Amino acid sequence: MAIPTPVPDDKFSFGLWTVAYPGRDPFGEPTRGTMDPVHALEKLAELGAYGVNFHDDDLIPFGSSDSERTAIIERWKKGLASTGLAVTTATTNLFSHPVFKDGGFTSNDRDVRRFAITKVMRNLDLAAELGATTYVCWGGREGAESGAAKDVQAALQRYKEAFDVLGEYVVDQGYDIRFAIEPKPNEPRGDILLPTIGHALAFIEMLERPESVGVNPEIGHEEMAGVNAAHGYAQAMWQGKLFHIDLNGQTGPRYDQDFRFGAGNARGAFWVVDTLLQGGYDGPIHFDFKTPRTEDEDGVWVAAAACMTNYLILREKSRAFRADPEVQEALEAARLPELAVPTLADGEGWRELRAEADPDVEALGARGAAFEQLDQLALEHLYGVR
Ligand SMILES: [Mn+2]
Repeated sequence: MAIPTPVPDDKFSFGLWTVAYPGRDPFGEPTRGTMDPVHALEKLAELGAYGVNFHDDDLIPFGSSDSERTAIIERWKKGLASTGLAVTTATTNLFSHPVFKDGGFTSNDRDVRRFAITKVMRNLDLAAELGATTYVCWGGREGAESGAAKDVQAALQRYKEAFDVLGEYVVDQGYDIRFAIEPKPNEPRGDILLPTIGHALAFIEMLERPESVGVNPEIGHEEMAGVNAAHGYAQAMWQGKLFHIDLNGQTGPRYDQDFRFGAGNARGAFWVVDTLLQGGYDGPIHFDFKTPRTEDEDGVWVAAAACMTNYLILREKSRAFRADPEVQEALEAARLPELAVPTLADGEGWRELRAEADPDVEALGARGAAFEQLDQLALEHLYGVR
């Protein structure tokens, strides 16, 4: 297989903060300089990307005056027009400034909560102006390091209040924007509220407008929680809630590694791509990674291009896996078509089921599932020998 080349039709998108990440970590100063957002647009377009997204503060430094803000936005719009890149989503930075040290929407300090909601409304205006249709909410500071300091039920009620008022704002302004919650179990807070896809999906059902709120799961965040990212993506699709995706690499529960997509858990990455293709996900293929601070700017573009290359490789492998006649047979043997058949027949209810004689349970228990053969075929495709 030749190394594939990304094109805009592949719908790859990048956060401005990903390629502009200067290499600052809790133990060290930045190893790279500040990146001009318009330069980022030009390089991403050159590499074959389709779109970008940004936190308000990625583009407009916190505390900019109105005239500075206007000038930055005008220059950004020109950059978008000349590169042809789309703004797919936008989001708010409710974590960097000291004011958000105890969170934005769920800070114990009511003044902070009111400011946080206002900051989101301001950037929603810009998101709508730039044509973004999804608004991501990562509540990285919504959490705690200690027990008594956070009344979790009250905090969740405030979290709900924020989404309810922001939902009302979007409706009243006539914006075509849906929200996507990005779960994460910890980092930067010791524990973060809405730590997994499942927590977020359950939370959404408590909102006033659940139909306009979905999830934006990040592979790495789910792996940090020790759960199967592909399964989470599948459940989100099953519930009609996979509004956006953050693809990257991670090797199991440890600090948030944010490797380029395809690095880290490669087998997990394969199943995420296969799950997205099988489930018919048709949104942007978005990457949220951080180039390690060992790299200079050339390394940043190597990593950004690699995210797309690795996705295309895995997409090709997933398609080849699904098209392989041996795999079709193995899927039959593993009873995948049977799993798609409802457990009760049409018109049947619990009475009919209850009246049925028990099957030969010993024979059923002795029946092999034939999963190993199927999984080995997947690995042989992934390892490149098929
Ligand atoms: Mn991450």
